[in-house]
Amino acid sequence: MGESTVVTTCTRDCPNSCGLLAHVKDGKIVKLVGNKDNPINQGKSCIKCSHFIERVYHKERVLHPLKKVNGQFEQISWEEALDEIAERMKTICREKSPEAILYYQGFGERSALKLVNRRFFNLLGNTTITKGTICGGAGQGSQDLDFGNRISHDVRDYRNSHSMILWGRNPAATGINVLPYIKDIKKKGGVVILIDPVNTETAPLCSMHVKPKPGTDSYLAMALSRLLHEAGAEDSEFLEKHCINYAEYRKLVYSHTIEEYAAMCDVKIAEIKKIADVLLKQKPTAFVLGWGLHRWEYAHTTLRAIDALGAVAGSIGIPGGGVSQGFEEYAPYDWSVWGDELQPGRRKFFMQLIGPELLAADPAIELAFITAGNPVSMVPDANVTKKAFEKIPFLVVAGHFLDDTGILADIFLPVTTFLEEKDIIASYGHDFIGPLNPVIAPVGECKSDFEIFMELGSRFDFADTYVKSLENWLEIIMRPSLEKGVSLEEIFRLGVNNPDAPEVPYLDRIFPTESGKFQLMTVFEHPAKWDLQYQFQLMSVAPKKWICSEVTLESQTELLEVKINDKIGLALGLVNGKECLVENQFGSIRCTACFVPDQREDLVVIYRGGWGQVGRNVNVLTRGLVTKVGNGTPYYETKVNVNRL
Ligand SMILES: Nc1nc2c(c(=O)[nH]1)N[C@H]1C(S)=C(S)[C@@H](COP(=O)(O)OP(=O)(O)OC[C@H]3O[C@@H](n4cnc5c(=O)[nH]c(N)nc54)[C@H](O)[C@@H]3O)O[C@H]1N2
Ligand SMILES: Nc1nc2c(c(=O)[nH]1)N[C@H]1C(S)=C(S)[C@@H](COP(=O)(O)OP(=O)(O)OC[C@H]3O[C@@H](n4cnc5c(=O)[nH]c(N)nc54)[C@H](O)[C@@H]3O)O[C@H]1N2
Ligand SMILES: [Mo]
Repeated sequence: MGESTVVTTCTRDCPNSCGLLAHVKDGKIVKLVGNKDNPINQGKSCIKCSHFIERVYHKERVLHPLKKVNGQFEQISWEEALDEIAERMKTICREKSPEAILYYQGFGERSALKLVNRRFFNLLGNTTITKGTICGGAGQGSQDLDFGNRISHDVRDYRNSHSMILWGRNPAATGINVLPYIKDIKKKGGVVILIDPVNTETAPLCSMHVKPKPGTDSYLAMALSRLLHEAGAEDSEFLEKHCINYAEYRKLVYSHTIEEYAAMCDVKIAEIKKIADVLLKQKPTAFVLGWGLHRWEYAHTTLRAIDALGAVAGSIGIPGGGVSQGFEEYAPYDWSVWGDELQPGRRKFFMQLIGPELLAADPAIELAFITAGNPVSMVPDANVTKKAFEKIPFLVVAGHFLDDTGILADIFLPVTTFLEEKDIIASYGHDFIGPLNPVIAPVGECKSDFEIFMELGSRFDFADTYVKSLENWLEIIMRPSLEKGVSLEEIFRLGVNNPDAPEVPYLDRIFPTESGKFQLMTVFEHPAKWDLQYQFQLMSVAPKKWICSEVTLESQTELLEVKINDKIGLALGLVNGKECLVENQFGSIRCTACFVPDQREDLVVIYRGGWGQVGRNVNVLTRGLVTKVGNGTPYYETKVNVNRL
């Protein structure tokens, strides 16, 4: 069969969406590396990328459809699997209501063809789907209030920055595309400041690391705004000409002294002054916000205070500036393909409360279909989520591995990885649209979600409008870009910039808000104080070594680590490297204590994504809640105690 190299794109749930080159020898992938021709990652890739080959060929990967019979999985054919699913769906629609069918789409792969998944359920009837998000809703919701639409600066624009504030973001683990710009800014004599309560891998790369009390960044942002105002250095032209609410906002800024703000966010005044000095002298400043900031009930207060600070510092609509949070990864597609307008009044469950929603559902869910998600591991309050999914009479899971959700399936459908697929993918971290060219033939009997839904759809009376070739659907989904002169050939060759995306948003100072102006916040909404009886804020952040819950059983033989300040650990009688118990009102997990000198004393860190079936699911401890703005998920509104065993 010989050797070849295929241009493709990483589709894993990550803001990088790196352009890749896959090297194939005799039908097997032998090397996966960054593509030098890709303008975003320019040949670089992360450690998860090269290790992805192991996942493709892993012995734990499911390669055939499975059906649970008397509690055990048995191999069945695709015919049998899809026939049974179709029959059960038809029976439920006929005898009960399509409402008793739930479609849950996770974030494992968000490519163009995925739009037809939900279309299938919309054609089926008023099935139940999800609302809200377990990822970034709070950021989007908050920035929509201020800017009218969350649009970020493409990473490539950071070549114009003279300073950068990484606020609640950990690119050394989660975003390699930002790293070259951190280096460049420092090389030019600029300053890169990290604001994160946790000691992360990114901290050593930055000029300065400020560690506020978790969830209190709005006070820090206000203190900085006040210092800029006191220095007479606020961007008064932008504030007065292009913003609304400036008088109220200014009053809010002056409602506390610097000393009070410093105490509320627990940052030294000297440090706050140092940041203000950078904002004064190292313009333009790029404010680069991560997803950690979203995970608080009142996250919008923080996000809006930072947006406002961006306005005060003169960063909005300026090359090298901006307050950038993320991108709409579905932006280049034709959203009507989802078909939501077919079912306007349908029932929707909060994704982040899927457990309680299912338990309270009336009519109850009879059949749930999950693609590209592992809600039992990734949604808060996992004990409740698990109980709820166990109670569903018929659960279909389409995925790669028998993770915490997969093992609960009545029918498990094995899907291809992106290396076995033809598709197109946009990104939530930049503006480049990348191709998926099939690198290898599907492993085992795996099929893509697209094939599964086309084959399932062919069993229903809407088949004639729904079942189309892959190329046909891509042309329909990509129409908005194709109409702007982009061709599918170009996309499949290397990829293209989203023709609609500006590199520098709001250059024209026109904002799609009601007022047409940037909308400054006018009230401080105070975060709730949960669980005063527990000692530590639980920061269940993204690990560098793995992504979300894409792990194997083989890699999970040890207990999770809980990172704790060394002096506090000693005072609690813990021993570094030895077992301890992390617990609260929702659940408990055994962990290995990992002492970290100079970690904040009021928090502990446990990485997210482990599986509960081996006692590694941090979400057995997290609170199920929805953010006040943007329907996001405040995982970090969770406190725990750590005890000796
Ligand atoms: N290796 C790897 N890469 C990933 C992922 C992964 O699991 N592993 N996950 C992917 C996904 S789904 C996403 S959404 C992105 C997330 O990418 P990031 O946003 O970079 O990562 P997070 O760990 O979610 O959060 C970043 C930081 O926010 C901090 N933070 C939390 N609360 C606060 C706060 O109140 N104030 C401040 N200042 N900081 C706070 C946390 O301590 C954390 O270090 O990464 C993607 N990339
Ligand atoms: N405690 C805590 N929990 C968190 C977070 C946190 O900060 N703290 N962060 C949250 C965030 S940011 C996110 S985005 C969510 C992620 O939550 P999920 O999206 O539920 O988690 P993943 O692990 O990405 O699950 C994706 C699954 O889909 C499979 N998969 C990949 N590609 C495909 C495909 O094309 N088709 C199908 N059918 N399956 C596929 C993968 O193998 C994997 O099993 O987790 C959240 N959970
Ligand atoms: Mo995410």
